[in-house]
Amino acid sequence: MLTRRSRALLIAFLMAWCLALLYLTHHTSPESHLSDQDLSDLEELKRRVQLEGDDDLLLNDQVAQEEFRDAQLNALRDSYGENEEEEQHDFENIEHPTPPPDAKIVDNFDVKHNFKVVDPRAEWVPLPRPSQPSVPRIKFVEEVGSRKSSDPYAKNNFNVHASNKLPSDRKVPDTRNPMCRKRKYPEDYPPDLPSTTIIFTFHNEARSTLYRSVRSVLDRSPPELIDEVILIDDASDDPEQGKIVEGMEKVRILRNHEREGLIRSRVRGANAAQSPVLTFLDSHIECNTDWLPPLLEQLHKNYRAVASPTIDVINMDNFRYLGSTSGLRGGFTWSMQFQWETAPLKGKSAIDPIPTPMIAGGLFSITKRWFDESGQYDLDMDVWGGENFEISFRTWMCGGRMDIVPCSRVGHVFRKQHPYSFPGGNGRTYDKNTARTAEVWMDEYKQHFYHARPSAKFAAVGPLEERTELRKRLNCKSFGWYLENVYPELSVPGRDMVGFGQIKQGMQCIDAGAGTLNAKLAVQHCLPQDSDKQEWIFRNDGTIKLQDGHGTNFCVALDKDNHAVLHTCTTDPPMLWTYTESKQIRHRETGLCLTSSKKPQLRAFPCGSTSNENERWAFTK
Ligand code: UD2
Ligand code: MN
Repeated sequence: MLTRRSRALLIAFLMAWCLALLYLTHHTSPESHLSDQDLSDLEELKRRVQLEGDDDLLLNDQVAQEEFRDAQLNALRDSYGENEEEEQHDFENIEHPTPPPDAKIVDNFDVKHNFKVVDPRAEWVPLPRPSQPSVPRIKFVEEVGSRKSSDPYAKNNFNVHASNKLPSDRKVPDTRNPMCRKRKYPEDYPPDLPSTTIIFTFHNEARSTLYRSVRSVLDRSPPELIDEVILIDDASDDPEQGKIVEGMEKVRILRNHEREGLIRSRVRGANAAQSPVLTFLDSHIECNTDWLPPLLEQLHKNYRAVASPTIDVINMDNFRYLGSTSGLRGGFTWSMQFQWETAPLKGKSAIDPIPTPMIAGGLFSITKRWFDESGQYDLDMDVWGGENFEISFRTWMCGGRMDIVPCSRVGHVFRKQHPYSFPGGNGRTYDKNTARTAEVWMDEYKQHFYHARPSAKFAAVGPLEERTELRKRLNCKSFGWYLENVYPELSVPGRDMVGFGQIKQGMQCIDAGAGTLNAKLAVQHCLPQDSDKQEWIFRNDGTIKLQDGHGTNFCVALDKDNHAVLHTCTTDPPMLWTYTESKQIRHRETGLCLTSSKKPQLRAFPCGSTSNENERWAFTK
């Protein structure tokens, strides 16, 4: 039996021990070096992001997931069709297409001499390149002439005030799978990893995001692996826009006096680079811890490999850094819309590189040798868009490969609209760039593209000989080979599916509602093509799958009240449907037909019990 005094002593001792433990855990935690701002960001991130069994950061919180989806979807789709006014405008002009401006020679950058390094050390803006590191650093970057009261979205379509408020070297949470952290550079990597030149192209990029992008490269990469950081200022309105990064170590800036678009600008950067590896990045990114060695390792294994990091999300409204779902790869629809999808699991580890049929386009490493050998980019593509399709088809079909590397993470600000103009209209530019890709690379399958994107039929594609000759010279395989071997999961119209696109009744469409598991479907006014809630594939196996571009795997099923709902796709009887001769969608198990008679609800009733019109559905594609 303890006396009262010794009990009190024991309690006091235990309390002191707990306090000491608490102090120690707090002060030795990996987060202890973070500022208050970072800590509150991190807490917020933890609140929003649930730690899963394998400790991987996943976006399971619905708000975060929606945010992520919104960001990824809206930013990675071409904005063609998003802006009805613009689409209308382009459409009216289709009869009289204005020819794209001729390629011009800008300074000594001759776009026709694409395979020659014209003058690798040429500087368009003569800036000093000090050998000293750029300290002291600029902690907070302001826009020139920006006022606190002005609309923070006006220039960049993201909240530039939120970016300005963050330190230029802010910490970001390490979003990698913990298994990645066990591999240390240099010990656990090949001793002769190739070094790289980083290439950023930008047009009117905000100074704070531009600066932070470069800073994150310099701060989070082993210095011996970075030879140079080349920025191509693609004729920003203010010729001094890039001055903010002037004098940073290893930085060189080239300026286009005329707008070339990101595709020709990247080639210009590549031609000026002298490293064995080129690494392309967008100008509003933040590299995460140890992002570079895992990319270079891929190229070290195979000089024909293209390696893309896993792209995290920097929220465009508050600049919070969010870890994105792992295990995704890039795919696309026949209208040439890039989309994320779940990579088929082939029994590999969660940190193995994921072969991807397509890259998002902006962030990747490639050897200079393979970039040049395989035809760089198609220089007749303008401004933005389509080049990721071209380089992906070309790489796979001509003997290379593409992977998304889970242990390399880079955050990117996804936006909803382009902040810049498209000389010639963005619908037309996207049509031209994708039609050039289809003409050169897609063989007989291009008909499915034109069917899904009819406006591309009218695109002024320009000369194609150089690219078709390239394909011959490299002895590339067919598009059929690509589909069979690289992307067998892509359903081919007429072969694997009953129909795809929107499922329509006049101006009303079947809509995925919340788009989440068990969400009730609805009959809604049709949205512009390629929306994430109204695109479906009715497959030959009888399943109707939502094509939302976010890597979900939801199919149409019936709940107990015969409401149409989203379930995880299987080929179990409750998920199987038949598209009848009279255009009904009949549930095989119950024999009921989908009807709009209770709209906006989408429900199933005995076939023929409601008016024919309410039961008749058409596919747009
Ligand atoms: C995605 C890619 C982007 C590119 C594009 C398709 C990611 C994260 N981003 O769109 O890199 O492949 O798909 O073309 O995968 N820019 C110029 N000149 C121009 C227009 C843009 O230099 O005329 C710059 C721009 O400042 C930015 C980069 O090119 O740094 C990409 O443009 P974006 O951010 O508008 O493209 P994004 O992310 O929507
Ligand atoms: Mn971008």
